[in-house]
Amino acid sequence: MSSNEAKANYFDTIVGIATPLGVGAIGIVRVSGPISKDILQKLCPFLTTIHPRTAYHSTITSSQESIAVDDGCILYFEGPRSYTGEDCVEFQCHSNPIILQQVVSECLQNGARLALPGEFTRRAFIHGKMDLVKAETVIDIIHAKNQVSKDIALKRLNGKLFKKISEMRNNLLRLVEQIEGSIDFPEEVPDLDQRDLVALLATTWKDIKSVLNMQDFGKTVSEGVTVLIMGKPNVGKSSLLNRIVGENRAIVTSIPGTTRDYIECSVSLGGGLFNFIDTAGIRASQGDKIEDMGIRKIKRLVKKATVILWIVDGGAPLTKEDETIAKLIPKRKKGYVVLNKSDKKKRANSKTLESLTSFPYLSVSAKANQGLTELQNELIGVFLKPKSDVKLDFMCNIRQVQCLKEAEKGLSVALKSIKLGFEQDLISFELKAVVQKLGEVSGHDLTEEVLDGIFSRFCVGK
Ligand SMILES: Nc1nc2c(ncn2[C@@H]2O[C@H](COP(=O)(O)OP(=O)(O)OP(=O)(O)O)[C@@H](O)[C@H]2O)c(=O)[nH]1
Ligand SMILES: [Mg+2]
Repeated sequence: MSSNEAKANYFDTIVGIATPLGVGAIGIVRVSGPISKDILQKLCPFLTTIHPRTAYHSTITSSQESIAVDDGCILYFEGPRSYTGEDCVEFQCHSNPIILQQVVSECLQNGARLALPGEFTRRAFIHGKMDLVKAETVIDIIHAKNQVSKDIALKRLNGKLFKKISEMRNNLLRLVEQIEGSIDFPEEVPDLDQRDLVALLATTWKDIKSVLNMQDFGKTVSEGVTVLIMGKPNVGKSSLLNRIVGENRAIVTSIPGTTRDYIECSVSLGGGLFNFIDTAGIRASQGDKIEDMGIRKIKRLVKKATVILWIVDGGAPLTKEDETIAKLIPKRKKGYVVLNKSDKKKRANSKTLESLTSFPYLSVSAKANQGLTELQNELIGVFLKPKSDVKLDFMCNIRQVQCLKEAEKGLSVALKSIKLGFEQDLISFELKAVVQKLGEVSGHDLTEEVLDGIFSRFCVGK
């Protein structure tokens, strides 16, 4: 069956392996659709009675040859009390890809077809078992790369984002209906009060804008915090990196200019992802081509960094090169001056430093392993803890953010059009597009293409 034929039919019976393919304790083959129970009876002929939501231990047999394929635990869920809302069966087998493929093949021979990526969850959505926000959250939970992103995605299951977006959409939809009613039946439907219209649109615009403004936090958490370690040669940048990642990733020597290219390492701190980048020491060019190239790269890295750690040798006086470094850091960039080598006698001139940067200071010794926990806790506290105006219930994924951005743009165009005195039908046209975009988040307005895009991110069996 082609995938298009499969897409067109949500009411046949599908089969898929729900667990990762590999050797392990348990591997699950999942079946969903009207003939799920028939398939179960064919594969487990020794089970005489099958009650829903009861675990049975049974031999799974090949229906053609009557030979045992595996021995496992079988569960039957009668629709609508199942994940998909349809009759479902789970064969919990020994996790050997050969066994799982064999069980799938038995199901296929008995009338099922192979499930498409995400089709189990898509069916759950179609049968009203979950709203679109929840269905999408399933994939975000599975793909979360760190604990904080997972926790954020999990929060979306509470339904608050769905409720908020649905409310905004429904309010706008009522407005559109009223505007269109007053155009089509001017005698029966009165014109909307212009001030009420503007007030409601402005409130909705503000609500969307505030949800969008929170998203930087979610983006930083899911993509990781990029921490750029920069400074003069020999100040201990690589030593600091090695301490943070807990292994000797970068070469450390007492020779200035040891690190020539940048070194990137990802570490999990406080349940979040941090990408540390150690760089070549910045000094006045000695005509060394390789070093100059390294420094050009640093300039690019400064732009992409979430935060800068400007490492200074706390036991040596500041030099002209420190001024050069200060100039490389844009004013609005977040960062810290890390005074390394705190085990040595202090000699860095803090007054001069203050004139160069407004970054706060932290004192550490990479060699003696002092102050590094404080540095890490500072980064965790600043970048992984949401600010008071960030509500984790409203963290969105990339697709949802894109829809909200378009809705926000559409609303501001509609507001401008009202100010400029445009015709009502034009305003209603703009608002309909906004309703559509909000409906693409809540799931009220979906095309097959949008659904395909969402569920193609899933794996087969989910
Ligand atoms: N006393 C003391 N020495 C340190 C400390 N951290 C690093 N060093 C020493 O400083 C020297 C340079 O260390 P690196 O980590 O290679 O410095 P870097 O900034 O990466 O140097 P480049 O790669 O050349 O730019 C080495 O001899 C380290 O052992 C510290 O906290 N205290
Ligand atoms: Mg180095």
